[in-house]
Amino acid sequence: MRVMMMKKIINRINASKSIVIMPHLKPDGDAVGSSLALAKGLLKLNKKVKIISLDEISYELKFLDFHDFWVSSLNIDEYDLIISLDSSDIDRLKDRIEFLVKPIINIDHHKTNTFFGELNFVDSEASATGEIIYNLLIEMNVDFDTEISEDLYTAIATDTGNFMYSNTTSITHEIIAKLMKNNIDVTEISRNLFQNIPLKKFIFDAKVLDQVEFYNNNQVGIVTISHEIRNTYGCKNTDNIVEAIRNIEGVEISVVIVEKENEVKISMRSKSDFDVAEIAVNHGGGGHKNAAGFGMATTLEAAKKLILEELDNVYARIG
Ligand SMILES: [Mn+2]
Repeated sequence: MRVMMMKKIINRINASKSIVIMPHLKPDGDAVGSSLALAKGLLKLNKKVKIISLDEISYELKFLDFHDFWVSSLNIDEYDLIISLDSSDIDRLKDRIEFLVKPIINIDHHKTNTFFGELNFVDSEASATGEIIYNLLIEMNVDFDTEISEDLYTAIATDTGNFMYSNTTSITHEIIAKLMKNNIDVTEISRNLFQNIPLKKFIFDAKVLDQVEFYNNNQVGIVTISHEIRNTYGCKNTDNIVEAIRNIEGVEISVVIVEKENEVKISMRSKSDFDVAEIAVNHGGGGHKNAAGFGMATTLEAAKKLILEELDNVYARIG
C-alpha cells in the first residue's frame, strides 16, 4: 500500500513543473526541516519551488538556509501542485486558505491525519515527517548534500525530543547514521537547536514555571499563560514549557493553556501510555499519543477546569 502511494506521489511530482510546499502554521523543527529538505531536493530535480508560510521561522531554526524558499505570498497561478507537510488536517493550513486552490498531496505522520489531500501519504510509525521526506528523496534519486542532510537531521532530532521519545526507532537511527555521513556538524546543530535560548525567553519561562500547579498526587502539572505576559516578553512558543513540566519526576501529564486573541490553546504532553491525543480529538484537535493539543473559545480558568475534570474522569477509569 505505502509503496504504491509513494510511487503515485512520485509520478505526480514528476508530472509537475512548479510546486508550493505548505508546512503547518506555527511550524516546528519537523515542519521547517522537512519543507526545506523537500524544497532543496525538488530544486535539484529542476522544479520551481517555494515554501509558503505566514509565520516567521523560530529563533532556534534560523541557522538553516531558508532564504531562497520561505515566502509569505506568491502568485498561486504559477504553480500546479501543493505538498502539505506535517499537517494533520486542513485547519493547520487555513491561514493560507486563498492559496489552497491547486491539488494537494498530504504527507504526514500524525495518527489523527484526516486524509484531506488528493493523494495522502500518512505513516504514523515515522518519528517525523522528515523520515518520510528522507525516503521520498531517496526514491527520487536526489543526491543528499550537507544542507539537505542538516534539514532532515533537524526535522528528526526535534520531533523525537533529541531521540528520547518513544517514536524513536532503529529506523530513525539508521536514517540519522546515513545523514551523518554527509558532513553535517551534529554538535553545531544541537547547539543551535537546544542551547540557544534568548535571555528574555528564559526570564519568561522562569516566571511561567513559578506558577505551575500540581494535581492528582502530583501526576498532573498545569499552568495557564495570559495574553498579557506573552506580549510583555514577546514569547510565542511555549512548547518547551509543557515539556519542562512533563520532565518532572512523577508527572505523567503536563498541560499548558495559552490565551490567544479569540481563543485559548491547550497543549498536552504525557509520559508512557497515557494517550493525550484522545482528549484532543474529543475537542476537535489532534496530535500524537504523547503530544497533542486543541483550541477552544473560552477563558483560561474555564479551560483549566474542563481539563482537570477530563483528567479526573480518565483517572477514575484507569485507577
Ligand atoms: Mn512532525
